[in-house]
Amino acid sequence: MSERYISHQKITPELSNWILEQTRAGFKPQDVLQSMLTAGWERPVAVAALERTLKIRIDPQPAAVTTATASPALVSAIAMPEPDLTNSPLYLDGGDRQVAVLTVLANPRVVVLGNLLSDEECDGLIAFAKPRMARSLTVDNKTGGEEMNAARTSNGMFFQRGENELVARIEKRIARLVNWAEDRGEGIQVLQYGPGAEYKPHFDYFDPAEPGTPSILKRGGQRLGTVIMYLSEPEQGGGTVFPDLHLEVGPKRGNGVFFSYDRPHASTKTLHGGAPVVTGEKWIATKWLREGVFV
Ligand code: PD2
Ligand code: ZN
Repeated sequence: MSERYISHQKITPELSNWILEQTRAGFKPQDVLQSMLTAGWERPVAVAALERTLKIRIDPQPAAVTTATASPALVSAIAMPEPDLTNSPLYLDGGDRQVAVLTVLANPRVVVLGNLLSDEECDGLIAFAKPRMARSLTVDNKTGGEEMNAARTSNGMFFQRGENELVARIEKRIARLVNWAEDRGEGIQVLQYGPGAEYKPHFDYFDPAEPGTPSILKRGGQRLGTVIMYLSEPEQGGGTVFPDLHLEVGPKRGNGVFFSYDRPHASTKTLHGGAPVVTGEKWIATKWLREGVFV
């Protein structure tokens, strides 16, 4: 017979604040958990405090650690899409294409990728998308449906996953680059911005506090990562900005930027936006990576 675990340790607002502070300082959930265990917190309480504060799920501790070298008693934090940057490679193998690693930030994980798409692939995506462009809608957190959004003055469309050979090829390349199965991604979205158009700073995860979020999450769980691909270059403006990082990625055709967020929380510092286009026209394609299989 199983017994319910009862502890005298309590999850106080002070404890939650401390967890948030640690997270903002750049410690990952498993680091914070280790500190709590070292400080004498009982594992079930520590895990519950982290899960509640950061709105994440922590996988149960592996049942058996079989080798002497295996990492002791660390939670396996949620799996994340992530390029393999071991030994600081200048290029990543995209399968059919060598993709350059131009800039890397560790926390949050931001990787600027060069040569992600060829000019022909950029033109091909635009050509397929053009006849289907409409004023951009965003997912409405209140209802789980879609809504017109004043913060996003671009036009857009979604491809189905694997809709045509070009889309399938790019999806396969991204899956390989970020080590994330193709079916754990949404269909690619294409956006077009003319002069003055912008996408105001936002987070790409779905806000757990919004009433529509549970229904959105049924289709593959949270978003964990984003790949923005630049398809055409405006002459001025149109960078992707990360206000908390004081970082701006230039919209260079064929390049891309990958970033990830392991919890749906502002402490990930992944607030980002599309700066207004000043002159010219900006086209991008975005791939969002989900926790589970997106159906
Ligand atoms: O166009 C961009 O740079 C941009 C900025 C922020 C795109 C997105 N977010 C997005 O597609 O989520
Ligand atoms: Zn975004």
